Amino acid sequence: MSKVDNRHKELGLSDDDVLDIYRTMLLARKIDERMWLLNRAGKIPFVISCQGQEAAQVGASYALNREEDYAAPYYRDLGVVLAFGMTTKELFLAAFAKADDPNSGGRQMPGHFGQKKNRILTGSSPVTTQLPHAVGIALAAKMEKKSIASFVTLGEGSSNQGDFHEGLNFAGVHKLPVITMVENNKYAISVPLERQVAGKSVADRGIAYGMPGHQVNGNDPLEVYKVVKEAHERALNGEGPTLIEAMTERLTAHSSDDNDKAYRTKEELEEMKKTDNVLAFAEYLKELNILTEEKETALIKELDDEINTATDEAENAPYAEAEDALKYVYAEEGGE
Ligand SMILES: Cc1ncc(C[n+]2csc(CCOP(=O)(O)OP(=O)(O)O)c2C)c(N)n1
Ligand SMILES: [Mg+2]
Repeated sequence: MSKVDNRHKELGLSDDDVLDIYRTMLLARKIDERMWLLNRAGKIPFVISCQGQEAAQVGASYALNREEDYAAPYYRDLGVVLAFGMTTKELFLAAFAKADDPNSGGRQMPGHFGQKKNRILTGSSPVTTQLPHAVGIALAAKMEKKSIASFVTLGEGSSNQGDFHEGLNFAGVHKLPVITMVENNKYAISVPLERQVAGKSVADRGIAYGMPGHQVNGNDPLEVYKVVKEAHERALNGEGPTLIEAMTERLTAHSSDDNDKAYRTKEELEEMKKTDNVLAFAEYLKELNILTEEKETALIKELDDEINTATDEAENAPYAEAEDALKYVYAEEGGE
């Protein structure tokens, strides 16, 4: 990250705003780290990480209207759902598959986010299916003349799936207020970027669908904020969709069931750790004396306390009743 003074001020962000962005990034990181410990202790079945992608997720979310816009996140988007209002406790309820998990009442794997009250669309397991859904939300917004945007994310490997092309083409033809952010972490499980995409970039595909495509440094929340903010303005001005490719790193294995040392060298992993976006943003805030030692210590304690309490409460929370298994599968008499 370059040592430029107050880049956030130029973007219209206050010192409190950037501290809040940092808080959400660090919270996402710490929740994720706790989940790995719980998984390795045999307490939760599965983890799929946000680590390395927090800057893109949180920087983008803060550029949106988190009171009115819709988000269709993918499984790594802990930073997006936290920014849209899902709580730490709710995320642990999902990890422990408890009845009060807001995403699915403990039915889905962790990472399958969905929370109506925060306008987070329910995701499905086949990758990229969320994109046409987000385009549908944008179509509805246009038809109902609502001044909102629909935000959708996916991995770069998933951008080769048919839904990506069909969804973006439709969004381009109808000039819909949808912002698509591809979080390019350069791997699709074990498949490296050069075996996934033949062209120069995913962003380049935007032109084919009649929309601008921007590649951006996804390790810097402010750079991501800037492009998403511009995309948001375009969307609300009726100028149509935007494609953004945020270049990130996947700091962990694909999931808790994967061993990335089987396909990434020790040197590659060590080089990558040097680019840690959470540490880099802390550095920026420290250089400007916005994150003082005192504030950092207090923040770490606050987040650790929040995560400890949420872990305990979620672990002790009840599982769903067996009779509830068929709920929401068939319409119920008098049901919603
Ligand atoms: C249609 C479909 N094909 C395959 C899978 C299995 N799968 C789950 S995640 C994944 C890799 C996706 O890579 P990418 O889009 O780059 O996202 P990343 O995990 O790197 O963030 C695959 C192949 C799936 N869920 N859906
Ligand atoms: Mg990837």
